[in-house]
Amino acid sequence: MKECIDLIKSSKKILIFTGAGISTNSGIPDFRSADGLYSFAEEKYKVPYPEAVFDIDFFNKNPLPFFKLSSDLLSKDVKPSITHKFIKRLEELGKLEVVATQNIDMLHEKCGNRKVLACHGSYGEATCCSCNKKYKFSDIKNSLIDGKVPYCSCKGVIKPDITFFGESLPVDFYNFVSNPPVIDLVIVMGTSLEVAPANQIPLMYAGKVPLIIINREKTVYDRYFDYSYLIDCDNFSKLLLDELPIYKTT
Ligand code: CNA
Repeated sequence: MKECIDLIKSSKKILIFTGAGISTNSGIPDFRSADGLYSFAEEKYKVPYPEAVFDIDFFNKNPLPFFKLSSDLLSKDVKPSITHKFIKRLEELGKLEVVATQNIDMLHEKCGNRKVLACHGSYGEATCCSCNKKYKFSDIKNSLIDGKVPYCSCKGVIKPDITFFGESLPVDFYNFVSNPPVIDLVIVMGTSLEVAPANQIPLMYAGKVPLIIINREKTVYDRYFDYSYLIDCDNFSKLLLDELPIYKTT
């Protein structure tokens, strides 16, 4: 672990790639853990199969389950985890090039990070499914918090600009992979790396710069990593927060 801590201390352009595992300690279940969304979505959100909550064809027929889930994700009781705070510290220290996240819970933004690439979109903007009118988060915030379907003045359903199964990723994602920034260290945290093409982001740096993965379980890509720690990412982050200097505004 010391070698890894030294690497983080000496790096200046770190890419962090995060998944649902960094938000489990904030109370948001991931997908694939034993107690993850896949284990209870059918019952809690009344969907015929778990992936339906994020399936665009299902959403077009019945958008309510997605908005019920959104209400849970965006609840004010959900606070950033120690890992979100560690990543924020890296940005404050000028060490973070970008945090590329697969998460849609907006906890990086809530924690204060600005250099966020939302690989699967975000609730920040939304679009009417009928007339394509654009909305901001604040326009539909109340419906999202209450778990209700927001409607446009044309009576179409307003869908947050989140990538569902069956949709393409945001243009920012493709811009990133076609013109990747210079990075000196990649740290992957709390993801099974099973979802493509988002998983290309860390993997395209394999063999070029050191790669670290922090995840509770092994992933099928661990062989591409120089350092792999099967631990809770908050334990890792706590260690690092104790080691890194505290950002000073003066
Ligand atoms: P996943 O496939 O469920 O994998 C999560 C991984 O994190 C698993 O391998 C777990 O073992 C691991 N894990 C869970 N808790 C911790 C912890 N505290 N410390 C370390 N490791 C932990 O989820 P992925 O993110 O890999 O899959 C990408 C999907 C999940 C994206 O499309 C997301 O939109 C989607 N998702 C997002 C959220 C969110 O925004 N918080 C929640 C659930 C699903």
